[in-house]
Amino acid sequence: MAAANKFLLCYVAAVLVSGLAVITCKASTTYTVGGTSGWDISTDLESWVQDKTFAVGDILLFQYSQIHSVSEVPKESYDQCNMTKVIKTSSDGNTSIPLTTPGQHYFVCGNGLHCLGGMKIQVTAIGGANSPANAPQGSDNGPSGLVPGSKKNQPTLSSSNVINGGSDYLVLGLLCVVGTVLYLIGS
Ligand SMILES: [Cu+2]
Repeated sequence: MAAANKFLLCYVAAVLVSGLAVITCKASTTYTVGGTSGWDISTDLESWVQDKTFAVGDILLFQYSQIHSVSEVPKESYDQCNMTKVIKTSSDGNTSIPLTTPGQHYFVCGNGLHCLGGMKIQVTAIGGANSPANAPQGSDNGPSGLVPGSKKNQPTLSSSNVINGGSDYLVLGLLCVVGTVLYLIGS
């Protein structure tokens, strides 16, 4: 009877750890910017960004017609739609940009008038060593005037909780496995 209990405990611990490992190391997500409307001046890009939580490793896919382009720019350029400090530009109509670093990333259409017309997005990538996840999302530092009273905080908070909680449980699960193994060896 004791052996059966030990086996069960070990099994439960193994399932727990593998399940949480899957949550913690979730695969990267590819987001088609603007959804079915794509990267376009007529797309409500601000709304598209608001209910999403991006993580390091996720990919932004920009799909657009030949009159547009996509440029990653620093914050000043984003705010002013000024194209003098472009980090990188693509104009192939189908551009995948991985979010490789945590923090803010700014993308605009290379046509300044389109940018001024709202064809720009600011995304926050969470994760990595210096995760900005503890900074409140969508606070008053948003240059594009985020709509108040939206439900954007909900997914952001729950998502970062999953990530943080996942690591805690992973450690807990590993301790549980180690404890079980030691117990089995000792008996
Ligand atoms: Cu454009």
